[in-house]
Amino acid sequence: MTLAVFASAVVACERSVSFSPADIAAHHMLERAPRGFFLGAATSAYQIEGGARTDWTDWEKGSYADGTPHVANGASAARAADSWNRWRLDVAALRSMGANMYRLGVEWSRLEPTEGAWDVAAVARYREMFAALRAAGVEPMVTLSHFTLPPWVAARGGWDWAGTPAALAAFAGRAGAAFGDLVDWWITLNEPNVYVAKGYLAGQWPPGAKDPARAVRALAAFERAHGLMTQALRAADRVDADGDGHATRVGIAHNVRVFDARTWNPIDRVAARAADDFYNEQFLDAVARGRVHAKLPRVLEIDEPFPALAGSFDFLGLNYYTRELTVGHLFGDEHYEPTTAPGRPLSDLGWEIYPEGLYRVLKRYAARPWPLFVTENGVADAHGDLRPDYLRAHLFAVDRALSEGVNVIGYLHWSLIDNFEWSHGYEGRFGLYTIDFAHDPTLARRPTPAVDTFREAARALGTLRP
Ligand code: PNW
Repeated sequence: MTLAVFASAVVACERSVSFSPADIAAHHMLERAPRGFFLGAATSAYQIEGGARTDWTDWEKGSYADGTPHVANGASAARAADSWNRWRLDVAALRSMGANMYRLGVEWSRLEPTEGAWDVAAVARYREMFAALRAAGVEPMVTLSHFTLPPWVAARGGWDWAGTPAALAAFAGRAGAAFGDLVDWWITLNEPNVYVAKGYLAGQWPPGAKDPARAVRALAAFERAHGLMTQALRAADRVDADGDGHATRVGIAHNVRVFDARTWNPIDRVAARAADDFYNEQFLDAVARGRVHAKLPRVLEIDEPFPALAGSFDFLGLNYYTRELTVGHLFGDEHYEPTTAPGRPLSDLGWEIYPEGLYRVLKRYAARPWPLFVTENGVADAHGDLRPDYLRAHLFAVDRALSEGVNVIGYLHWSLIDNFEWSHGYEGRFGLYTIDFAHDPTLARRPTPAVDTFREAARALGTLRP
């Protein structure tokens, strides 16, 4: 059997995984999860806090050449969920669900508003949040960089500036020193691949580029940043806050997407494999090999030793939402076109609901040397009627992987609360708790039906008293 035939046989059998609705409904979520399993929810600083000034603040005010605003309805994150002031509501929501972990962000531009400055009042506020979480039995997992850059970094060129990885490493070291006694779990970077795809290939996020060579260079810069940030964090945070023997647990939150070829046509299959390689694999290969590695075929390849990457993952965070059916094109600028599977359920943003994909992703990455952590998974669903089944089916996928011996150590739902969904503004509603941004001046966090589903899992896990 040639390698190509073998590879497509593997793909065919992976694709044939199909969950039965009756099995999902009868299933007891997380009942057999290992001791110490983390169950919780995630947010990011800029999407919920309000009041921060970043490169997005300017991007939100802009529009495309045809007049369409960069963000749906010209929305902005100026207030968002006002979690900078109302964060106690978020802690209460987590407690009431039975969560034992919360992934949240710190905003670089708030802590270091100009190069080298350090805002001690902002440090104090974050410390208060982390301490309150710990007191509530909720372990914080802190994201240092989640899509936004301080204006002073953006002005130098953002991810095109050769100094950005070192600037982020300096920030990571200061954050490690400032918060290390309260925080053990760290995410250096959120979804470098999404940032690169949106900001440098699709031109839909800052800096609004459509430039494949710049995209490759940006991915390489993210890899360097992660390696340097990890070194800085491990040097600065020596305090084991939760007494489990580890002062730091470092990873990235890596967006993974299932790319299935739309047909058996080899052009579609080549496109699916190329997308899979650039999007899913290259960052992980870089860490596994201790080399910066980024490549788009026929565009640019960067491959150079970078020892700081070696051993830089204590775990692999996976953000899983959906799959894409890939169509390839031999001619034209776009070699690859994403489509969705006909007849399958879709979220409000048109993303296929495909829980088997989470199982496939966990099985696939079980072959890597890192414990797996589902750091995001969720659905845009303004009415709240898709989310209960979405959550149940995706926890079914986690349980099935666990039962087959995959080392999954936690599951965090995106998102705890409705928030600023980047270019979709307030159109994409991912919250377990919903917020009426337009009419409710108190921005109350109101439970959607999926909170009950979450509680069912938390009871089985033992993190919520019956
Ligand atoms: C992730 N896409 O982003 C992020 O980490 C969150 O900030 C975000 O709110 C969440 O998923 C829901 O979208 C993504 O278009 C944004 O492929 C866009 C895409 C994927 C992930």
